[in-house]
Amino acid sequence: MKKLILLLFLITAKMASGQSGIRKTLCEGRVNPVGIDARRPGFTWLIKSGRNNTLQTAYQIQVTDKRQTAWNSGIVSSDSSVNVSYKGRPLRSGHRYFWRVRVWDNHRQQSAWSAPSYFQIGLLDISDWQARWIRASCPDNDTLRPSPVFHKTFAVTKKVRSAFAYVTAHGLYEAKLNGVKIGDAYLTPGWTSYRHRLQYQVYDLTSQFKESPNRLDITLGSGWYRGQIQALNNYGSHLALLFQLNITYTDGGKAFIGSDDSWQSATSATRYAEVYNGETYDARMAQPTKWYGVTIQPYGYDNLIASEAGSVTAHKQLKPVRIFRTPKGECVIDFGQNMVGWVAARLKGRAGDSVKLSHAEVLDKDGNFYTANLRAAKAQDIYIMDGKGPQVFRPHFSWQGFRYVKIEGLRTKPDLSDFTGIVLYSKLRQTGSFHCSNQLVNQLQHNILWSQKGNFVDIPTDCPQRDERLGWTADAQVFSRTAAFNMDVRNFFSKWMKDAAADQGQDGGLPLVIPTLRTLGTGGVAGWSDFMTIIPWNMYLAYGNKTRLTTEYPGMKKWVDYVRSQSVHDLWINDGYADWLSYNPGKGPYGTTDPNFVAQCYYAHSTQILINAAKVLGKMEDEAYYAAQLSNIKAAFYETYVNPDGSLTADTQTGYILALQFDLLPEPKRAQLVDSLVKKIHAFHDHLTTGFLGTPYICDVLTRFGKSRLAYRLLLQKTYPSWLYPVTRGATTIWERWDGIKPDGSFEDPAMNSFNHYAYGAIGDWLYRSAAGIDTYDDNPGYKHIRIKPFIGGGMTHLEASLQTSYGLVSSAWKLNNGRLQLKVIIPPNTTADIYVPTSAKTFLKKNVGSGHYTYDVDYKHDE
Ligand code: RAM
Repeated sequence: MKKLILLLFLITAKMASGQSGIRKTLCEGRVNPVGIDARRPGFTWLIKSGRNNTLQTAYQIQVTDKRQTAWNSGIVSSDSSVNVSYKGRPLRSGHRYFWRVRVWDNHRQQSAWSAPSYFQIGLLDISDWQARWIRASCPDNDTLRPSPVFHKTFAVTKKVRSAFAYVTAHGLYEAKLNGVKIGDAYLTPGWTSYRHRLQYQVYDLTSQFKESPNRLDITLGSGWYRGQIQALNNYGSHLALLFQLNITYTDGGKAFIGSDDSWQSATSATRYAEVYNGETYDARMAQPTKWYGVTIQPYGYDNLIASEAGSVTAHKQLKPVRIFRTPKGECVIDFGQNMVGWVAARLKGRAGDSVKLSHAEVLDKDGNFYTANLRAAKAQDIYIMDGKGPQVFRPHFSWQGFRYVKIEGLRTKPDLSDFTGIVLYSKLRQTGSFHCSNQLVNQLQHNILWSQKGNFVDIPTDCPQRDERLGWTADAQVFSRTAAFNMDVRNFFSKWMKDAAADQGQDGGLPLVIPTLRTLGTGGVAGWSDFMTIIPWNMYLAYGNKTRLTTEYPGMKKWVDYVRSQSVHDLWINDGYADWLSYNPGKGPYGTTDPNFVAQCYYAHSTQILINAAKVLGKMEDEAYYAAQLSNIKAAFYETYVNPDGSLTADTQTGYILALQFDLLPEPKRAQLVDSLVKKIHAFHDHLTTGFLGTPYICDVLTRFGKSRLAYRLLLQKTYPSWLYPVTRGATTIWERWDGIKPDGSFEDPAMNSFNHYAYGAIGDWLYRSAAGIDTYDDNPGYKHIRIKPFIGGGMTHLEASLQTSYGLVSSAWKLNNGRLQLKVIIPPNTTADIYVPTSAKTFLKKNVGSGHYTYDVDYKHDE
């Protein structure tokens, strides 16, 4: 009997594994989002299937608000399972909707309904806002500009069915209900082009109330809004709060608590807080003694938007690895990792004692605390004790990039266990993994990932530590594809691209950084402003979302038209940053490749992307128009920048790389350029000399033209300039410069020497896309059709990478052993793939497959 039961169980288990089902659902790219303002949200579902070659043939979606059906799609014959748009009744502000989906597949299997998921609409209309903008009447504008705290008590008299708070500020806010922080996000409401777009966050407070009076305390900090981000007061000089709590009782009654003139204000214990400089917190002032009123402000609601990407949260706690005295006698703790966030410090002292924590990324060659590269950023947190025993301190409105922390002002010897590094970055799901038999390359990947973490703090920044921390556009564009391997960045970049569109000039020109600053105008810089076409296209490739491309298309087109308006006889003359920070010893940061040459290459590239996008979106007239323009651009390039012997006027590695990568010359003329590039690399002892614009593509170009062995050689160089040189110097993040720390231990120019700058981390894309070989296709993007084509090399014995796509896990892993290559591949349901099994660096066996797990075992010949 027991045996029979076991047998039955095994049979059912087998049947179940053969069935299709829904593994995961996303709405607007998020799991059960609360507070979205899309009127036609996009649904995505991941299918599981126990069989190979599974393709969806039909789906059905149902959406209900519990009382009535908002949408029933009926059975739709389609293989779409990503970003399927809602087409039901108009969605209502503040309402929560539940949805489910089921699918049919090509094995005639029907899945069960997915477990119900939900999405909740934000406040769609201005009339939904009843709260008023308020400003504190307490002094908050003296030289230190201390943080005001707003206060309100209220009663909750009946049983609550639901309660949602909608909160935003001019400045940063941290809200507490009954002494407990609301939500897990920090640095809210985040950074956007505030005048046009100000995010609010939505918090579920349903089960957070007490019977007795409930108490709200909301503190504001200057942050990006009025703090010193280059200049002061980029968006305004006054802080303000907007808070609205909508309560529904179980008996159907409603209550509303909103910021208004009944609130009180006081100066808080945060005496000073600036993004670059740090925070001063006086524990003696934690309970304000003097309360002031507030004044209503006329700021309006028309720029309010729901927060689309995950806010900044604390992801990891790092324990310090050692505490030591430097040769200068300073007390320093080492977190073992260059990180971004803050230190939570358990401190005690007598009332009025002040303890100072200073932050640094590196020690100098003598082992002393080094901060010159932070430029004017003070990066210091100061805590003033109240004498009441130990207390855990942390800043609220300032964060730093650091590995080392210097401690001053303690009466007793600090204990390591009293310090914790809190790692902050946007709430982004890690989607990629990479590992290989070369430990230095693994460390490189680690460094890339940590530079992404540290610089994806609500917006993509150049660096997180000095007095800069801005949304520099080239940095973001060169890194965007790598970023989309490491983490799910679809909403992160979608948000930022909307800020770019908001900041774009009427004429299509763009600011240098997004969100822009008060002092900046718009214009165009080659390779920088081209982020406007490059990022939307990269995101389209990674996530396949046509709706987003449609939204971004007008800005892309405006940018290309802007360049056209600047060009003379189809030539874009642009004296920009060009190949910034390329190898150019002693001659400053500008690099050696002619900026006008670089500009023409990017003019062609942006135009090509626009053509591709026009094609996807069915804009045939645009496609034809820009295609004609592109041939003129290429003709002008040929006339101006190609010598009669076929060589380029920009005789640098980057010159050849850009011309090849962007197809500036017709097919037959490319071999000569490849030869020249290879010669240039050999001439420099097989090292790169490239900067921000050449580096991201050097290995791509070499691989595409049959030189993957040289690509690996560059990857594995350990001497400067190379990716691994910093690794051999103990780097835990990507450096801004190839020689941030020179072989003799001295530093590069402190005016431009960040140790956490992801731009050169753009090699991550090559690691995933060429070394592991995971890619998708322009005409079937988002990994609906997958290409697996690994290039073996670098003396590695194994290499593997995986990526959580919108369809599920894609993975490619190879092992090389005694001339035999084993390749293992995973292709998720509802996709197809071309797998190119390498038999040498140049020869591949091509297999067309559907979903499933595959293993290939072949002879491998080193032939390059
Ligand atoms: C620097 C930034 C950034 C770069 C610009 C040109 O200040 O750090 O990385 O893109 O300049």
